[in-house]
Amino acid sequence: MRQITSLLFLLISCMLTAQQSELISLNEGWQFAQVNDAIQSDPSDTLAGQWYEAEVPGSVQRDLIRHGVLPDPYYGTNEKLVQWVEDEDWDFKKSFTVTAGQLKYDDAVIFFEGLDTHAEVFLNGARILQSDNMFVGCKVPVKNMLVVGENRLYIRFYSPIRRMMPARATFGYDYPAGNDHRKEKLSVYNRKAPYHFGWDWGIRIVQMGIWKPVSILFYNDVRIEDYYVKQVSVNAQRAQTEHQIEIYSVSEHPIHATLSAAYSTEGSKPEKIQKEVTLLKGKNIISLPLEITAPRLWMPVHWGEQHLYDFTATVLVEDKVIAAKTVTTGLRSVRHIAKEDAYGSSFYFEVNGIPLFAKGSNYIPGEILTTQQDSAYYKKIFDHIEGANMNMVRVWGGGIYENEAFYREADERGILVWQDFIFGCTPYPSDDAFLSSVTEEAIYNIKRLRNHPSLAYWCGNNEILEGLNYWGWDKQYPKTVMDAWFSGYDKTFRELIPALVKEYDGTRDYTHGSPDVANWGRPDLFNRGDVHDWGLWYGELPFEAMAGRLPRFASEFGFQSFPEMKTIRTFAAPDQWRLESEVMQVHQKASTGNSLIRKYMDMYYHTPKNFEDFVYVGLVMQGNGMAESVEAMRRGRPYCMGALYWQINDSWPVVSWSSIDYYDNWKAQHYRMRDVFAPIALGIALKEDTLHFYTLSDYLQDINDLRLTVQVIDFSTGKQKEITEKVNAMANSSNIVKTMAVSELVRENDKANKMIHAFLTDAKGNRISTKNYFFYWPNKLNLPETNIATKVKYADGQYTVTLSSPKLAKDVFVEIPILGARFSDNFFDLLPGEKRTIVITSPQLKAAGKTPVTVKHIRETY
Ligand code: NHV
Repeated sequence: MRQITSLLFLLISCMLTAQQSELISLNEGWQFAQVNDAIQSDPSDTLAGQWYEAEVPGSVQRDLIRHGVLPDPYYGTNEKLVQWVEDEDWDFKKSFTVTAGQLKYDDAVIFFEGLDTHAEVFLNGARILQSDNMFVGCKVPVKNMLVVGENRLYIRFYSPIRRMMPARATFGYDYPAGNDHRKEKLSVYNRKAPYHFGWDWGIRIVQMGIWKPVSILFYNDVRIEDYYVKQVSVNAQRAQTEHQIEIYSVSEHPIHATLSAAYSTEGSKPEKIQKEVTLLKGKNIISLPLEITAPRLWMPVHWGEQHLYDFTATVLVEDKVIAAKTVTTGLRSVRHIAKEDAYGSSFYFEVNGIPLFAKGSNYIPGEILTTQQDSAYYKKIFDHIEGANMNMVRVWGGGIYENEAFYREADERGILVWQDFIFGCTPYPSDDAFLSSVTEEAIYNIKRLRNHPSLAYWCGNNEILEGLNYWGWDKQYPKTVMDAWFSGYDKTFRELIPALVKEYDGTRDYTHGSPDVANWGRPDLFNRGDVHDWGLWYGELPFEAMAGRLPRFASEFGFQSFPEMKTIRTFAAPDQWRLESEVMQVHQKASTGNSLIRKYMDMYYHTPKNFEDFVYVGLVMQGNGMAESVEAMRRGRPYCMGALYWQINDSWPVVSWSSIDYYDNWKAQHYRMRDVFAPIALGIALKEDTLHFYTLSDYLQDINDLRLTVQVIDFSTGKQKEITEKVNAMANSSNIVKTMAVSELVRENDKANKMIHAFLTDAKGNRISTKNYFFYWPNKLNLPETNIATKVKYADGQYTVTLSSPKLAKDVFVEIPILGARFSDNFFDLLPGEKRTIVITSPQLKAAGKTPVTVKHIRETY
C-alpha cells in the first residue's frame, strides 16, 4: 500500500515543473580550523592556517579524532586528552556555486537544521545568522546575498564554556548540575545536549559543529513550509483529521490557488478534500477538515498492524502543481489516564481506547559523538527494542530530541515514544531571553515531531522537581535562590511549555516532569503517578523488595553492571583489570557504583575468584534481579501499568545501568527483559508458602488452549515430579491460573538442591514462555560442580553451538571474542541432562577461522 501512495506522490512531484523549485545539499566540502589558526589579518592569506576537511553533519571533536589530532577518547584514560577543545572557538567554511538559472528563482533559503551551539554565520560578507540553541533549525532567506559563481559560507562556533562564563560570574553561584563534569557548571546556560557535559554513565565531550544537514532551496511563488495532520478524534468508525498547511508565498501579488489534501488506501480510490484559497505574501496557514470513515488504525506492537497513511498536500494554480508535500502518519488515539481512584491516582496509557501496560526502557543517545547516529544505528537500536518485546521507550531529558529516523522506526514497529523536553536533574535559568530560546525550541520540535503516530506523551523534564524537593539544595543555596528556582520551574514547565504543546500539538497529553509527585524515598506516595524507584540500587533494597512496593507506573528503576570482558578489552589492558584501576575508574562514572555492585553481590553470590568472574557474576545478578522486579510490576497490573527500566543503551564503552553495551552486546538483562516482556509470559510469585502461577498477556484476545507444565528438578539428578494442566491467558491482563503449596513440591531442607522449572506451551506444543524458579539466590544454593560439553558447527556468518551438562549449570554464558555478535539465547540455565542448541550470528564468523567459543557457569566462579 505504501508503494501505491508513494507512487502517487512521485507523480505529483514530477508534475512540479522543473523550474518550480530546486533543493541542493550543502553538506559537502566543508573545512574547519581552530580560530587562532584560521584567522589571518590579510584575507588573501586565510588558507595559510591549519584547515582540516570536515564531515557534515559532524562535530569538531569527531573530525579531530578522524584526523588523528585527538586520540581515541574511549581508550584508557584518554578522556582527559580531548577536553581542551571545549575551551576553543572553531571556524567552518565552504564555498558553493550558484548558476544564473538558480538566481532567477523568486527566492532562495538556506536551511541549517542544527548548529551546535553558539554560532555566527556569514555569507559573502554579510552576517546572515546568529544562533545559540542546538535544538532549533534555522531558515535564512539569502537571495539578495547570492552571486552567480562562487559563494562563500563561514561559520564561527564559540566555545560554549567561554561564551557562557559571564553568566556564571554574574549569577554568583554554580547551579547544582551534578552530572556536569566540570567545576564551572555551564551546561545549564547552554541549550545543548546535557549529556555532552558528562553524566553518571557519560564521557564528557562538549562538542561544537554543524550537527545536522545544511541545504539551500530555490523556488518560485510558494513553498509548503509545514503540513500537520492533526488527529482531532480517531476511533474504528471514523477519524476526524484537520490538515493544517503552512504556505509561504514570495509573490508580491495574491495567488489564487486550489489547495488539496489527499490520501489513498489499498483497495479504495484516492480521497481528497480541496479548497479555493488566496495566498498572500508571507505566511499563510490554512486548515482543511478531512473525515476518514472506517480508518485502518495504527496499533502498538503485539496489538495489530502498524498501518501508515501517506497524506499529500498540493497547491494548484491553473491545473499546475506549484508546491506539494507528503506526510506519513498512522491514525490512532493515545491518551494518558491520570485520574483519582480507590488507591490514589492512576498513571497509564490508553491506545485506541484500550489500556496498555507499558513495557520498555529509558533511552539515552547511543553515541557521545552524536552525529555517529546514522540510519543503520537507528535500525539497530530498534532491533534491540523490538527484540526485547518492548512497546514503549522514553526519550530521556538529558539527551536530545531525536532525529527523524528514530521516530520513523518507532512508527513502523509500533513502539510508543514518551518524549521528554531536554532538561534534567538541575534547575535552569528562567529569564526572558532564556525562555524565549526555550519557546523557539519547543515550537520547532513539537512541529517537527507531531506527525509521528508513535509519539504518545510529552514530559517537561527529568527529575527537576524531585531535585528541588529532595536533593538537599535548600541547604546549599539561600532561600531567595531556591524560591526563584521553584517559580522558574512553574513558569517553564507548568505554564510556558504546556501552552506551546497545546497550541502546536493539541492532541497529546503533557506532564510537567517525571516523576510527578512520587519519590522513591517516600513509599507513601507510590499510589500516585509515575515513580523513579531508586530504592533498588541507591536505596540498597534487595531485589525481592520491589514486589512489595509497586508503583502505579515505574518510569525509572535500574541496576548497574560492567560490560562483558570483550568490551572491557577494547579500552583496558590486562594490567588494568581491577575495579579501582585508573582506567576502570575513568569508565565508572557513578561514585558509589562499584561499592553498590559489591554490596549486592555479597548479598546474593559467593565472592567471585577474579575480576573476569566478577564481571560475569555482575551481569547475571543485574539480569536476574531486574527480571524479578519487572515481573512483579507486570503481575501487578492493573494497579501498576508500566515498567520502563533505566536504561537500555550506552553512549560509549562504560560501566552503567544499561541492558546492552556500547558495542551492541546484549547483557544478561536484555535476554531476561525479552523473556519477561514476551506478549504472553509465565510469572511465578511466592506468597505465604504457596506458589502462584500467572499468565501475563498483552494480546487483545483470550488464549484458551495453553498448557502449563510444572517440574521439580533436582540440581544433580534432574526431573523428580511433573504436573501439567490446561490454562488460559486472558486478554490484556495478568491472572493467577494455578496455585500450589510449596510443601507439595519440595521439602524445606531440599530447597537449596531443587528448583521449579515451569513452562507454557500452545495447542501445537510450542513453548511460549519458560520460567525457572529458585528458592534462594546462588550463595544459598548447593550448586553442583559440573562440566558443560560443547559442540560447535562452524559456518560462515553463523555458529551453531550445542551444549549439555550432566548436572545443573546455572546462568551459562557463551562467549566469543567478536563484538556485537548476536546470540539466539545466552545466560540461561542448563538443566541436568538437557541438550540445548543456540545460534550465534556475526558477519565476522568464519567456518575456516574457527573463532573460539567458551562457556562459563556460576559454580565455576567460586
Ligand atoms: O543514576 C542513574 C540515573 C541517571 O543516569 C539519570 O539521570 O534520570 N538516575 C538516577 C536517578 N535518576 C536517574 C535517581 N536520582 C537520584 C538517586 C539518589 C539520590 C539522588 C538522586 C536518571
